[in-house]
Amino acid sequence: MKEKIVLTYGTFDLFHIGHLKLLERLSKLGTKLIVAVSTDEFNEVKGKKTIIPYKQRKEIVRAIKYVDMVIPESDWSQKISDIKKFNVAIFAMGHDWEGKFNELNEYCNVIYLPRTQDISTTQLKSSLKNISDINIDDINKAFEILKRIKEDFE
Ligand code: C2G
Repeated sequence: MKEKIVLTYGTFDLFHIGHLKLLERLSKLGTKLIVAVSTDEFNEVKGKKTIIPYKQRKEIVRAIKYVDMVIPESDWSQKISDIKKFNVAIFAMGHDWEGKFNELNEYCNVIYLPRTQDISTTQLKSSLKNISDINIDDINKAFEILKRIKEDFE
C-alpha cells in the first residue's frame, strides 16, 4: 500500500478524549500519522500557558497507538517545510482552525475535522481552578453544619 502521510499540530495539554478522538480519526486518513507538538516556548508565542511541560506532552502523544512520529512545533512558519520534508499527503486540524491553513492546499490536501463536543483543555483548567478556589475554611464550615444537621436527626 502506497505510504500516505498525515500531519497535524497541537499543544495537547491535559490530554483528553477530544485529543484522542482526533488522533484516532486522523490515523484512519492515511498510513502514517505525524504529530507536531507545540514547545513551551512556542506556546508563549501563542499566548498559551500549559500545565504539562513539552517533554511530557510529547511523550504522552508519542505513546498514543494512533501516532507514528512526534516532532516539535516551534514556530508558525514551519508547516510548509515539514510538509515537504515528510512528503505529507494530508494536513489536518480540528475545525476550530477552519480555513486558517488553506494556503497549504498548494502542497497537500488540507482537512478540518469536527471537534469533539463538551471537552477542552480550557474547560478542564477552569474546573481545576474552581476546585482550587474552594478554601479549606469553607469546607470545614460546611462540614460542621452537616454534622449538626445529622445530630439533630439522631
Ligand atoms: N480538539 C478536538 N476536540 C476537542 C479539543 C481539541 O478535536 N474537544 C483538537 C483541536 O481542534 C486541535 C487538536 O485537538 O486540532 C489539538 O488542540 P490544542 O492542543 O488546543 O491545539 P492548539 O493549541 O490549538 O494548537 O499550529 C497550530 C497549533 O499548534 C494548534
